[in-house]
Amino acid sequence: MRTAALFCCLSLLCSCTETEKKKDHHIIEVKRAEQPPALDGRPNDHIWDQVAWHAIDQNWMGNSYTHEDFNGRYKLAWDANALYLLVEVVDDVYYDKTKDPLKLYWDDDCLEIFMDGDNSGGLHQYSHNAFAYHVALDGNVTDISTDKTVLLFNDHMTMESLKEDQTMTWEIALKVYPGNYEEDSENNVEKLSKNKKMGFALAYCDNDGSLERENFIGSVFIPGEDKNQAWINADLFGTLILIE
Ligand SMILES: [Ca+2]
Ligand SMILES: [Ca+2]
Ligand SMILES: [Ca+2]
Ligand SMILES: [Ca+2]
Repeated sequence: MRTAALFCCLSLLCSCTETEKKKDHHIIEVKRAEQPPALDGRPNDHIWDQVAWHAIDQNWMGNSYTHEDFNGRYKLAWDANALYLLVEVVDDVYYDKTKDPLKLYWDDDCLEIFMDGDNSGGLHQYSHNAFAYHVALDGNVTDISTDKTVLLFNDHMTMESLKEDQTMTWEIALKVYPGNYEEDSENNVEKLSKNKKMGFALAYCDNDGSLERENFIGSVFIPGEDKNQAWINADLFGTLILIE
């Protein structure tokens, strides 16, 4: 009897471990940049001519929205030192509701970069198993710390943004950290190489003057009713594969 119960527990444990492993989805092959793009917010770099746009078009939160209210797209590239992002957003009203970068930052217009450096998937809300970087309109970068406060992570990326009429363009070099990132320690930036996989998604918090953000629009499909889950669970990130 006891053996049967033990066997039952063990097989339950095994199936849990199996279901916890991230299943790759929304796979994007990312081309290596022979020359890194000049981070000036202008997309006139050779590498950006060579790679395709991807859409930010999944409404994770809020009512349906018009093309004028929000539309966004992005391109990706890499070299040994960074993952490069070119992000183009069209927003009818740019709104920085709360100036303090550490407070209510998700209710300001902001870009959100989800990065799971080792593509492990799993929970990351209060750990650095993965990052959910909020990039504010003023360039401040925040995420939740392991002690559940909010920290600035401005040194995790280099960027320049450019706003022309209603179009804002970010050009970002994102440093990638291995899965064992620790606050208050020296963390080595990972040297990226061919065939590496990373968990990744992108989103935009759109507020045009409301008390709270009106929409949260992501780059990957999230199943189920509550689609605001990527800030907690890295299983939902898509998968990047680095190619030549
Ligand atoms: Ca450029
Ligand atoms: Ca808008
Ligand atoms: Ca991870
Ligand atoms: Ca807005």
